Amino acid sequence: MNETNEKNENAGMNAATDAQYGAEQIQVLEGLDPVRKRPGMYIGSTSIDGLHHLVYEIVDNAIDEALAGYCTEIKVEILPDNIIRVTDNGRGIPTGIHPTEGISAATVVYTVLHAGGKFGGGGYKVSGGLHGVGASVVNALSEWLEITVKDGQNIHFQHFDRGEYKEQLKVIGQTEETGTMVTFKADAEIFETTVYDYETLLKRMREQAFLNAGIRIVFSDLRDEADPKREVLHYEGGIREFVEHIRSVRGHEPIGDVIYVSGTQDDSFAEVAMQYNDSYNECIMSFANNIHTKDGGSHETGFKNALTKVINDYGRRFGKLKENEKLSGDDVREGLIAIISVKLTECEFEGQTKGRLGNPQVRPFVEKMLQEKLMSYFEMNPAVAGEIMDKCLAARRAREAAKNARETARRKTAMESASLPGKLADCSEHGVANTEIYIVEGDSAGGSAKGGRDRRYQAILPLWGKMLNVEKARIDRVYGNEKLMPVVTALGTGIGEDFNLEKLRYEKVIIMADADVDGCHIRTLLLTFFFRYMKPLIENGNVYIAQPPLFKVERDTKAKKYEAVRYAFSDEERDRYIEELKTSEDGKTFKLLVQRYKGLGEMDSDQLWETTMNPETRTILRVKMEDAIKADEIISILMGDKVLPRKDYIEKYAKTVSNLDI
Ligand code: 1YM
Repeated sequence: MNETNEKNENAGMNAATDAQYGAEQIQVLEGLDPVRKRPGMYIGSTSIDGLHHLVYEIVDNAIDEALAGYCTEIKVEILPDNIIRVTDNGRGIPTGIHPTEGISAATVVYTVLHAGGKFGGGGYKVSGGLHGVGASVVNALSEWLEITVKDGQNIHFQHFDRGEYKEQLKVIGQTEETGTMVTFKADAEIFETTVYDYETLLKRMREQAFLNAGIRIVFSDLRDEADPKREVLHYEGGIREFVEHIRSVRGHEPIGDVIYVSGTQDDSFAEVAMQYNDSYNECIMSFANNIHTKDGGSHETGFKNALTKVINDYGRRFGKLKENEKLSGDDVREGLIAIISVKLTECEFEGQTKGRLGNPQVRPFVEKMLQEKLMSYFEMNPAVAGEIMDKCLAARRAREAAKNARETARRKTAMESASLPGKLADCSEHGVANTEIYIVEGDSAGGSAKGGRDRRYQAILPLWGKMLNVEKARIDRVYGNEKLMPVVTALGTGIGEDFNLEKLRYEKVIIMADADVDGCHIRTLLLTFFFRYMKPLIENGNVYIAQPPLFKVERDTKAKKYEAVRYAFSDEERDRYIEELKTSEDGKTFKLLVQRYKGLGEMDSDQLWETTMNPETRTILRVKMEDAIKADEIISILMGDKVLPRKDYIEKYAKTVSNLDI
């Protein structure tokens, strides 16, 4: 058993010694109206992310019960009609009558905002950022919700419609078992979509199973009767297995074992699992109370500081580094996968999206713990330490080569007086606001784009030459690459450490490529490049994908009155337009011309403007990086040099693979 479980069992003991606790200590604050009025305030948004949040809230309560030591299994099911059912075999939510509210505690938990008496300190309140308000929020945002509680004697049941109930919690049978089952259907009046994404939920359930070693989550999707899915998520190794999982999905070869260290200080617990591999990427994920801190924070800073220090100290002590040599943070993190998980009594989340852990005292705690334990690991495992040192030294040499290449490139640009690429057709407007650059594959498409654009604010950069697969190359080879350098110069931002978003010369960077396999390839390559060397560009939402149509549907008529053209972006849309255009309002039927565009080059300038470039009529997709880790993973799988994971991935997502990158 690891220290997480020990600690949490203590938390459970506190609750157990206070038998009536559940029914008495719930703070009562307010009803559910505000939740339905402003759902975004409670679950972030009403998009699919908000929808998934409902599931996380209920599952979090079951996880808390498991961490308290009373529950061994959590079942999460997506039932037909996108109904969610979560079942645990814990104590069951308390059913006793609440002293001030005069109704059952379970009813209070599900109908009163901020009802969460169980979180008044003592042990970690590990899950969720909502401090136990989750259940009532889910209830308020569900078309209906039902709770079934087994307390070892009775089976209690209550039904709610949009958070309201007509009947109190009532006994509907007898049982010797204990546990809680919650079933709900998200309210279509609230959410943009009520269709759950299996992969997203699976990923989250798996993550929670890794972060809470020993917990068993059985996740199933029973929506398609012909194709039921079921996964048992149970990892005795916890975050060690998380690291192993990330590495094998990406298909990297390990360097050394997974290193695991953990420690406690006062009421805080921290654990780190890490392993090097043969890739050049760094994948560090941190969590605070099981919540992913995607922007890092004090725990991550503590980890990074300690890692750099220990490797430098070790290198110096054992003669791998000369006195005047120093490995940088980037050097020691190249090819590293690491998970940092801390559990605290109270987390402070900071930043615009609350993705960064504040809690200043956590940095020195993690730093000191890691420094001591990592150093003793290296001392006891000199072979692994040696391999890691060699890897870091290789990274340092590559970084030096890159620096030289960069300086050469800088000198060269200075000499060429920072001239823009010859093929760039720049826009005439001088400011950045509202300007766009289209990056277009192929000279013929480039030609149409130049002819069709609004030259005041639209610039065109045709691409030529051989593309570099940036996944397989370090930064030194990017400088001087004939295909990528014009992009870098045109955007004006520089790359890597030199990147400066303020120097971006256009507001929108639009990748325009064909809808076919080659187009997909160039898109993915460019996105990989942006992801690795211009990440803030994606984070800031400046990168877009143009959507050229696949079909043109047109009436074959000379009569002006009946002329009509539609552009379709899918087979379904094409069929819809065919239906729509084949007869006119006055009943005249037409022969239709349906043209399939094989490439952008087939469209003339006017068509390209009308369908793909005119801001009034076009569709462009903004490239989001809500989950940089996911993009990184896909890019590694699709672009890396291991064939097997790529094959697995493509087989699994064969149908959607063309949309991967957006
Ligand atoms: C499928 C979702 O909610 N399980 C669950 C919730 C609670 C308990 C047990 C529980 C907690 C405590 C004592 C305690 C909750 N209880 C409350 C409150 N599964 C699910 N299982 N007894 C039972 O923390 O002391 C809120 S959630 F507030 F009523 F105690």
